[in-house]
Amino acid sequence: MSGYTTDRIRNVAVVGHGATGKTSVVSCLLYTAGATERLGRVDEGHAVTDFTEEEIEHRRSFYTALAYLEWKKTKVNLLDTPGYGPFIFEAKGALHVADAALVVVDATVGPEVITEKVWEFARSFGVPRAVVLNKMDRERADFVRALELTQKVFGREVVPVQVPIGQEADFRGVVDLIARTAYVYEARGPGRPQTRPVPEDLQETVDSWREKLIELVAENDEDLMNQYFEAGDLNPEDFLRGLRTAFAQGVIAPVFCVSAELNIGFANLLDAIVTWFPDPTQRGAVEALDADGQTVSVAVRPSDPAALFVFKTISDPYMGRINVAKVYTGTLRPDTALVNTVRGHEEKIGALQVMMGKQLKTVPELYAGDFVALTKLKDTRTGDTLCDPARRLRFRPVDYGKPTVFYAVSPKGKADEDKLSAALQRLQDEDPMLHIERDPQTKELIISGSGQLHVQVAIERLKRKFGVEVELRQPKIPYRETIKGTAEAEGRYVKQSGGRGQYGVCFIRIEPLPRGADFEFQETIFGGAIPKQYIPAVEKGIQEARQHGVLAGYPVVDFKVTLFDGKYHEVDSSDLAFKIAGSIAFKHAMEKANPVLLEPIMKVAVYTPEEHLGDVMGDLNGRRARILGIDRAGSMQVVQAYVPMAELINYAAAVTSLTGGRGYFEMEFSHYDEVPPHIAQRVIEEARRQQQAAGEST
Ligand SMILES: Nc1nc2c(ncn2[C@@H]2O[C@H](COP(=O)(O)OP(=O)(O)O)[C@@H](O)[C@H]2O)c(=O)[nH]1
Ligand SMILES: [Mg+2]
Repeated sequence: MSGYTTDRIRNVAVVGHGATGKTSVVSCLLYTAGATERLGRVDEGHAVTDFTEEEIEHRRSFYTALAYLEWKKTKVNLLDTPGYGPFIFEAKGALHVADAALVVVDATVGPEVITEKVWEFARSFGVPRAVVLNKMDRERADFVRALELTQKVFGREVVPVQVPIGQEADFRGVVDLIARTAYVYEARGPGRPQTRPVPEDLQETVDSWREKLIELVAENDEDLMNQYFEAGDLNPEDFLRGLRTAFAQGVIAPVFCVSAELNIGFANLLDAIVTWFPDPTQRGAVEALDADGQTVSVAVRPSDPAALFVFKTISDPYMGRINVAKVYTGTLRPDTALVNTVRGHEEKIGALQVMMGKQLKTVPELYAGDFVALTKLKDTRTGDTLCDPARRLRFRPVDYGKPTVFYAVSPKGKADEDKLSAALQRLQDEDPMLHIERDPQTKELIISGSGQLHVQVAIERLKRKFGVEVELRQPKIPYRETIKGTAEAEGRYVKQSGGRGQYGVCFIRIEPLPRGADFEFQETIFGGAIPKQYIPAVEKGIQEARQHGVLAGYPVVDFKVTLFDGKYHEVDSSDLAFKIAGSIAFKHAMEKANPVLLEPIMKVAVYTPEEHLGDVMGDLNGRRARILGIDRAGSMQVVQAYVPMAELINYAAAVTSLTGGRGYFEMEFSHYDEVPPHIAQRVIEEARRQQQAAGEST
């Protein structure tokens, strides 16, 4: 296999709702093109692009996988993506580097929840969309109905470029509207069709759809419009040229009909991909930052210095990290020195490899537009740019959004404990939506992701790949305490019976500070009531004591301490005595200063279809939300609200069920606020109970 020049490369992301047949479609494309010797079936665990143990066991895709084929001397890179809500970010990452999307739709169902989401990702990235109506062989497969449903959701731009010959059990092939030719396939055959004249009974359908297609294509190009008016048709060359432009610009979303079960329709799809799908240069320039931090547009050009964007990292227990990158510019040869401009160090590129499912194959060179898999790099991951030092660029990483589910993770056994942090790090390397962090207050290790299933699969992978077993719990809420009133108190630590004594007495005043101010210390000691040298010890004692408030042992924040008087003893006073006096004074003062509990409040944006807005609002009210506003965001309503963190446990699942899977939410920490008294009471009792239990067990 020699290098494919940029114009001979097509990068196609296969996206869509779960179980519509994306992985099966990829298998058929590979098999039809002769890239695999047999048709790899998902149900038998042999699909090229579902190869991890988790995927084979669950019989579904969780990660984006790459494969490639050659068709008419053109290389087609395929990115097979998952179609399940919590893994949708993988499809987003794939669309970011693809030049066209095949949106697979089940011909018996029409577009579904995820179809809409991936469509919107593709549209926002400027990636043209083609619809693949799959499962044309299934009972209740209905071309006209599926087409109408798709047009209803995505508009008039959805237009067939072929019509099916037969459907359900009779599905045998397609009529290509451009060539006006019928292609008939052998069911479960090698995928190479026989050409026939258009069947008599389809003539009318073909004519009417062909006319619609020509109208849409011609509308986009004045010359074509004139030709169409004069001749009543387009010559095939101009038709294809017009189609190519209209598709690349997203003016039309062409519809194809296939059956992955019967391996029917894929030769036609491949023909379309290589003849009129955009090559990598047509996607348009991508944005990057240059060495001075200025935004520049980078055109895909093989003659420029090399620049690669890493869009996927795989952590392999044997091979280490595999970084998969799109070569945006330049021509890559083995053994090249590049710089990682994000991390600021040099990386030596050894062998150039391409990915066929789990297999890596070495190639001699790669041109701009192609994908490369790199092993043995020092320190490079998803989102990084590697480039020729002659032109330092940084591509904008994909915004995957923030995690929405959180768990506290702890090792099952001692052996797991030792390996845990290294294994979690590697897991995080290959999954841009998985975050691992230690909560500074609760000291818990928190793992967060885009959904319960996402975290669960990550944990399975942790066990399989790295042999580490963990337990997940609800994370503790990092409550805090503060005071609402002002109080004065004495702290007295005096021990003077025999030997060297202890003597420290201090008087402090505490008063509330605004939210977020944390802590201030001030002293107004007059006439040396406490010698200067002991004052820091008093402050230290208070600082230590405020780590565990008097209500429930949570850190105390947002208050000011004034040390205004005290007593000392020439011989018996010490730092230690004043430190203890400080902490005693603080405890007494806090008890008298109307202490209250604070809880973290998240700022939440919930996206929901209008018809579920009422349910979402009702549910939010039950979660003590403070609604800030409701706006329109595209076809969705977005509710902005402040919601206590304690009320958001399992919220991701709630949003999914409240909105029929179409809604989603984003959240970030906003501020701390007082817990209402009746709820505070429960939290305090629970915390005291736990402290007691912990105390008894030691
Ligand atoms: N009848 C029929 N079943 C199909 C077809 N394509 C896929 N399937 C089945 O649909 C299920 C999901 O397929 P898969 O390729 O894993 O879907 P994905 O989740 O979109 O990747 C599997 O059981 C496939 O065998 C098709 O064209 N016809
Ligand atoms: Mg799949």
